[in-house]
Amino acid sequence: MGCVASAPESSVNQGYNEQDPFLSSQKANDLIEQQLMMNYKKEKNQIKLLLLGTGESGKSTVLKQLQVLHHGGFSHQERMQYTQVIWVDAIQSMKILIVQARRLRIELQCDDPIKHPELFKHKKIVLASKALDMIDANKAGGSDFINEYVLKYSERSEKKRTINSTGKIQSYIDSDEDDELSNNAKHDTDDEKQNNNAYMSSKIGGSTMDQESYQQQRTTLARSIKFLWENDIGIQQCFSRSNEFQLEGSAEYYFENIMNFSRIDYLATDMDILKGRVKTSGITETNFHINNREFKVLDAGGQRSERRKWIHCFEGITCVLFVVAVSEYDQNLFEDEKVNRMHESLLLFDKLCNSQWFANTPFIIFFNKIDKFQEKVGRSPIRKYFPEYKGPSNDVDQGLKYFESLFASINRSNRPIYMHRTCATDTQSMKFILNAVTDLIIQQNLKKSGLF
Ligand SMILES: Nc1nc2c(ncn2[C@@H]2O[C@H](COP(=O)(O)OP(=O)(O)OP(=O)(O)O)[C@@H](O)[C@H]2O)c(=O)[nH]1
Ligand SMILES: [Mg+2]
Repeated sequence: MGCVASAPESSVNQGYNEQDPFLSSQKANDLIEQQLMMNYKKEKNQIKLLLLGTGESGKSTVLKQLQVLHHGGFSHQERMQYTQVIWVDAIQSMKILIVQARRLRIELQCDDPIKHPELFKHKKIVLASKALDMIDANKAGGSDFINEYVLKYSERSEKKRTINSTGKIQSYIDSDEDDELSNNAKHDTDDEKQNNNAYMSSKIGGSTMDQESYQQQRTTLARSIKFLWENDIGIQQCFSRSNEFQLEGSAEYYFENIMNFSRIDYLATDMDILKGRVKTSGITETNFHINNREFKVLDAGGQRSERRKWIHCFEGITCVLFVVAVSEYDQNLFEDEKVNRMHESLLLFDKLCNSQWFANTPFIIFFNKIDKFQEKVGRSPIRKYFPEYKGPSNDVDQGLKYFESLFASINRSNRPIYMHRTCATDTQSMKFILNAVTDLIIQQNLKKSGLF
């Protein structure tokens, strides 16, 4: 390495001239060289863990757990973002249940003003609310958040999502603003519409309203959501069929905590953030220092439209962590509602596991959302969606083994596939599993580099 860069401070006195253009350019070169060498060494020692899987399988939740365990938890900014996101998703989730109940011809008690005037009143409040006016969209994620929001909650968005999954992404905010689910009041009577207008005229969250009234509006709305959730049998029936439409996976958690979320001074807890959902766009990179090793964890957005960006991060991966939402065997994709989520995951795994890119890369699979799997397997028979399944319909272990064997049979190489059953929202169990996984990756990496 260059002697100039490492020359002692007294070198000027020894006859060297720091102003000499040759010496200073030599010094700069040496510094760059040193830096490159350091980066090379760092890169070589760094473990690159790539999180892959279909949309909503739980990749970012796994990353959040790493953040909790090895990064000192979440920043204030993240807490503020999720505070907005969970509140808006809670409101929209209740609207979705009302709208979908009508589509599925489930009788809602809240639709009967004579027999159930209280429920009827609460339903009107929920349908009249405009969730976007109830949050600070900048804190929620700015224009990215708004675009995602409209794509998710626009009534006409199903076709657009399918286009998105195969083609261009564009902003729908202008064209769709008034068909968002909040305006599903158009299914209701004129009388109801008038009420809606009156309710909205004060523009909740807008500058015309003082803090106290704003809080009051939020409390009223939260109480209505809670009341409908706890008292309308139709809403519960609709919820139990939520595999037939798109509903936030954490909707139940949102409803149960809705009074907290409605407080204007509320700040999202760790659990709220783990339960909350912000779709990943592109690929994020986070560095961790685990057991004296540097880990770079890459989290890729899993929806179809995101996957064409994946190829950019396939180079130099130490290990792929593939996440499967095992509870979603009876659900269809958000981006294409004709395709079963488990079928999509199997196809994706086939492509990745057997691709040349990862011919020598270890794979770990997380069979995630086992909490939901346990809860639903008895009432939603696996055989209905996977006729080859021969086990008993309410046997959790047999069901999981069946899906594990499907994924294992896809692997056409000799390398082993490591499998874990996970509930990514549960910090205690994830601590144990993630420690085992990072240990395994470190051992594998040492073996590969010939140091073990
Ligand atoms: N009940 C339950 N919910 C989970 C589990 N893992 C993740 N979730 C929830 O599933 C939703 C989606 O999780 P994400 O981690 O955002 O999914 P993702 O794979 O990163 O999705 P993309 O970014 O679209 O690729 C969130 O609301 C999570 O809280 C789990 O094990 N159990
Ligand atoms: Mg994600």
